[in-house]
Amino acid sequence: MITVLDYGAGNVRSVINAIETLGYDVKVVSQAQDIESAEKLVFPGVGSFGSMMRILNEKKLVEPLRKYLLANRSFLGICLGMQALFGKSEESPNIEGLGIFPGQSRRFQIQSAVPHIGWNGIHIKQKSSLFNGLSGEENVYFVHSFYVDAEDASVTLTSTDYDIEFVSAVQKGNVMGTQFHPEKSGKVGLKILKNFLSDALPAEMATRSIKTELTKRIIACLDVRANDHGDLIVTKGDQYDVREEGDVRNMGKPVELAQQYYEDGADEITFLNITGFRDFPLEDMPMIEVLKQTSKNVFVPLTIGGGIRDFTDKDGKHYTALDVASEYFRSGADKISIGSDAVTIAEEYIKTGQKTGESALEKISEVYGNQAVVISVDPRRVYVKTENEVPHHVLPTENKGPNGETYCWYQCTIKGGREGRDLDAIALAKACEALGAGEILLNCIDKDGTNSGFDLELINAVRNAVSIPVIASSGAGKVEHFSEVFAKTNAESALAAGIFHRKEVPIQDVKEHLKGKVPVRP
Ligand code: 1PR
Repeated sequence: MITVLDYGAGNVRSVINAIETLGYDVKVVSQAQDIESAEKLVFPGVGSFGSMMRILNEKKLVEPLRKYLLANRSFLGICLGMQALFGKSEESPNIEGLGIFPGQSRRFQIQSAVPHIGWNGIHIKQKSSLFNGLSGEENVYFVHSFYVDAEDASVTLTSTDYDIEFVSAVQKGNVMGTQFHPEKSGKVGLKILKNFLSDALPAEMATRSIKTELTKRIIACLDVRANDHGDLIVTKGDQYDVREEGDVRNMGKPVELAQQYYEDGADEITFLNITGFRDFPLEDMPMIEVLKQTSKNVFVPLTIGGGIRDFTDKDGKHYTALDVASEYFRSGADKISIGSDAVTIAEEYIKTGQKTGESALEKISEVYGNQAVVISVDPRRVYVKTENEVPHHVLPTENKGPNGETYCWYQCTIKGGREGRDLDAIALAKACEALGAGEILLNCIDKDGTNSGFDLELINAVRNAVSIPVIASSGAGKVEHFSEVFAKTNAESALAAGIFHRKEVPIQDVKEHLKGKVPVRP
């Protein structure tokens, strides 16, 4: 029996699914004595350090945890669950961690995008059964803005390179922690988890000599909505128009397609509920069920977007965007994506320049951490004759307009491109970064579904305006479009939908094409 400590703000479901898929039964801690009686304890920490420690204190779990750990009993802390082993964190300076190992967590102060999101390697620094059966060359999945600065180097189990060499796993006796997410690291992560759960002896392990590198992520995106018969299907827009001969284009079933893309090597899976702006995700919308089913067998990060905003249902019951996001996280999502609501939140913020702490974006980021909050942008090109024709970020463009215009700006839209707003994509991205977004999913209506390649001018303009990672999206038509977007922009990942759904380009062909050009997870 494996005990999992759920303090109510993490995506515990994925950890439980991973442990169960390995053939073990799971007991979720609900009170102190569940810790006392645990044989092996797994602590997945997601969200912000402060809210994690506050909840542990409220539930009176800090002392039982410290007693368990100081007795050198079998423990695996994941992400924040590892950071909790140390002292305080710069994320919440006035709140103490469990203080088992000396040191504290610090925010990355580096040139590369923060959070550190994606697949990176590890340098193994001490013999440990955790890595039995691995070559030491594998990549594992990270999603964090803070890292532990351990004062006692002997607890360092692995390190990883991301502008700096940071501690990516720790171990002292039976107490272990990983900054990366084994439950989201595919088959490699399941092997690491299985090694923790079984009591194997440590095997000899070669240590990697060359620097590790953050790989470019290839993300499969599933636009989901109900068709005219009420069935939830994966559809695909052509410049956001999902209808073909009157019917909603049907590309397949969400859970099956997501499973297929996981097996094909997708580094992440994104579900977008594209009619979320009008129906409400918690009102028997099967998206919750899709997430629960998918997270049972898909062990790479899942992002869910669509309809994440405040809502009052027909009975007058009010739900906040945080309620919707929490339900998605509880159902297996690792990241949530906000589209339309982010535009109206950014418009308010830009008007006053003041953060209220009350917006959905700020609240979700405060509880779950900025690394769990993606902003999905649905911009449309608007051509202008001169640079100062409009009060927006205007770019010179090589793709001339219908009347030979050589300038354009990217107008934000809401409701799936149905309504244009007086806000441009660069202003939106900067405002949302300031409000706590951790990543930008940068679509482009003009390019969507056209197979004509990514909008490189848009991607460069947005990526150069923020210091959080950007996902290039819209327009992929062949493998060369992926090497092109990584060669000509600093996008950390590239997303595609149509070419995968229409089985025109397998994910493995994209990866094969990228090998040797950019770091990529096989
Ligand atoms: O506004 O918070 O409810 O979120 C709605 C979400 O649904 C947003 O993320 C928005 O981008 C998305 N969405 C809304 N309407 C559509 C539509 O297609 N009619 N899909 C839509 C957006 C973007 C990607 C697409 C890429 C790559 N689609 O899903 O896959 O453009 O496509 P390609 O590789 O086929 O070119 P809210």
